[in-house]
Amino acid sequence: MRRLLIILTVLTLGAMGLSAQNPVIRDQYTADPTARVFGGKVWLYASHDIISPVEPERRWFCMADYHVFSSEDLMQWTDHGVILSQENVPWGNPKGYSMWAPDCVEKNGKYYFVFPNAPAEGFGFAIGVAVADSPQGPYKPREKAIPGVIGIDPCVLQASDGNTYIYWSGMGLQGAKINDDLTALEGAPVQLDKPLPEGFKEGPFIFEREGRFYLTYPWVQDKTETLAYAMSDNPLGPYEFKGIIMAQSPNECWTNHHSLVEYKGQWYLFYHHNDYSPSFDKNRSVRIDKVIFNEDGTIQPVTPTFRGVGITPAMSLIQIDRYSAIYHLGTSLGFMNPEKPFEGWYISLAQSGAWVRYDNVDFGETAPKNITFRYKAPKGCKVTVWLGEEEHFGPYDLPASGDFVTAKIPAGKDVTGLQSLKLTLDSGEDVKFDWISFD
Ligand code: FUB
Repeated sequence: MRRLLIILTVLTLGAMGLSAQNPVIRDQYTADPTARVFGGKVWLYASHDIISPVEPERRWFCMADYHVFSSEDLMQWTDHGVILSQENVPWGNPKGYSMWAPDCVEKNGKYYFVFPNAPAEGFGFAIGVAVADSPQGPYKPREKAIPGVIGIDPCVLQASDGNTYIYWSGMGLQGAKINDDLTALEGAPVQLDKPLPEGFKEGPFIFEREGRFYLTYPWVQDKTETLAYAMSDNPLGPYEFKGIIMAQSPNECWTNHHSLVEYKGQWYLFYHHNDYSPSFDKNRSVRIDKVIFNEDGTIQPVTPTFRGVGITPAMSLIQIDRYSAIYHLGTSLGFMNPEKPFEGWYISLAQSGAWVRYDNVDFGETAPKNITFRYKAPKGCKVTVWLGEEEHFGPYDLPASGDFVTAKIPAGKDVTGLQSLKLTLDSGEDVKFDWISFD
């Protein structure tokens, strides 16, 4: 008889750890992601949403500083800490809480961090630049904002024609040539959204691929922001509308803000959603999903996922609530601790036959000895972890527990390499899973 080793311990393990899933930053809110590749790493420059320190007057977008994050595999992200705070911007309002969507570009060994902020005098937004010798800073903000750039959401393009362009949202979508050190516009701004179908909102991201220019932007047709795009042979247009990259979100996070980046031969869409703050959509979190280009250069629509990108080691805590697919008629998500959303989620399988699938789990070259479930099943349950149509771990009987506990069981199957796991409830009701893992 198979030895069943059950550890009935209420654990306080957090949801962090090594795993490739959405959202990618799991200990603070992050929004408006601009991803850039510098020195072989991906650098993520994002807005840092916070809960307003002066509630309820500022129950709105609220950001006092910027962090930057870097990664070599899009799974493990290093937080390099605060790179700029509102108190340190000479031209800014030190209590403006308006450090909105930024960008960063490298030119001749200098890193130019470009950011919107509330000015010390007057209303609205200006856009300034802070300069550093490395992607993580320290960044030194300039004394003055860029003259003539009034608005939000800057994006800088270094085009193959040798020129640098800046785009921003202010009285529509504006674009202009800018000088080499980003201190002054060279020429009058061109309004780029006019010939496009109505609905441009903000957050333009422009990039060049195979000699063509892509203008991608949040676009509202119904309730909330989709991500749409247009293409041109010239950085300053005219641009021809092509369609939608990402549909509006079903749960009405009003904003979506994004960037596209190619890394190690694959294109990725960085975007945001209010995963950790479902009832307040101004506290958002960065996600990543893959992007595929068609032969003719058009972009295939991207479906937002919880699973995200990357490979999850079988030995890590596999957060199956960040699933690739589910059986819709019997699964739901909940926060492990609604007071502390960053502790992550559980997935509930309500009835027998319900399942959840999690792709791209790497078992490496050595078969696991044990499988561990962290779960809660008031009446106990039976589960099987399928590897395809026929191969499977289990079935396993998990004893009744009214609290989350871990059960460590001999795996009983030799499995190596990259696998998809489909956890199926064979019997039981309302069984909640926090994670599974192998050792
Ligand atoms: O984060 C504040 C604003 O929300 C950004 O500047 C917009 O693009 C939208 O994401």
